[in-house]
Amino acid sequence: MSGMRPAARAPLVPGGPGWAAAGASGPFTMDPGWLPYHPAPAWPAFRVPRGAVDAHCHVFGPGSRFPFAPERKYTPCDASKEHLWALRDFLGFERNVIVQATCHGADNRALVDALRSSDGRARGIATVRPTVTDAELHELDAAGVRGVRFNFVRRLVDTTPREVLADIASRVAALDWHVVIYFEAEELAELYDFFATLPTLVVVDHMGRPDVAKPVDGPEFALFLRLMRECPNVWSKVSCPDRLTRSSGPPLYQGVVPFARRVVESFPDRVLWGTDWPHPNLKSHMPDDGALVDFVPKIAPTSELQRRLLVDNPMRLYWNR
Ligand code: 0GY
Repeated sequence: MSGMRPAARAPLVPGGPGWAAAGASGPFTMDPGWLPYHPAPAWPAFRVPRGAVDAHCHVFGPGSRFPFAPERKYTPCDASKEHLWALRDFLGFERNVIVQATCHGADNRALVDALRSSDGRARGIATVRPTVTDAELHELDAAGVRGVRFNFVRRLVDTTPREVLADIASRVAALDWHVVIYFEAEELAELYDFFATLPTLVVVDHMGRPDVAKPVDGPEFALFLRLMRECPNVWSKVSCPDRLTRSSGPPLYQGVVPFARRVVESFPDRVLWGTDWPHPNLKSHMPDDGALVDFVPKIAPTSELQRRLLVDNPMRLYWNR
């Protein structure tokens, strides 16, 4: 009707209408016992610096538009790009680095769609098969992809031979991309030489998943610190206290603090931080994303360290062109 404005839709806000997870759409049903993302995150007490980047997060589906991969090991709830942007704004971040989740396999369509609609405020890490063509790699690059992820966590993926991964690494090196690696701490000794010889910059997910019940000065974490010390091309995300916590738990995750703080203080120019929203495969609890942001000043206690962790480092790595 003339003269009538269409009703404005209320903006999506974490905890507000339309925010809570509604399961998986299309032909998918989320796994029994799946923990959906937090229904009403608290506003963090810590205000992140201007220009902060959430450098590890995911989008899931929606399954009705971007089907989950047949080879996936889990079916999550939908977690759309609109939800991710709403969380970004709510927590005070300006940008996101979206990591292709294994539930989408090497089908990067949901990732690319999010990157293309981000107004340049998101970059991506893709998963590719060895059969990926140069044209496809260039298309991913144009969308904002800046790296590939090699996943060694057996509950998430089937094994890919090292030679295949080495070949992919040398191809993406030509694009000035990096390689993100995800592995369990007990696998590092065996994987060390492979990681140390990768021809790109390398980003380790979640500090190599240390067992935080072991001492921070013990041999297991020492091996990870050695990798960072001996390989100046290796960076680490100091994320996921919710995944790594053993006995201390939310909201403070005290047991994880010494590990993350050690990495931040030892390698302040090679650390990144991310929420890991929507937090796939958690079993014990779903973190409040606001509480996760409040973890940052405990592991990066000065404003200088916070700025490097949240702004300078991710900008240098992901927005250098
Ligand atoms: C994470 C961790 C996990 C899952 C994935 O791609 C994934 O499915 O990364 C996990 O289950 O530990 O970083 O999100």
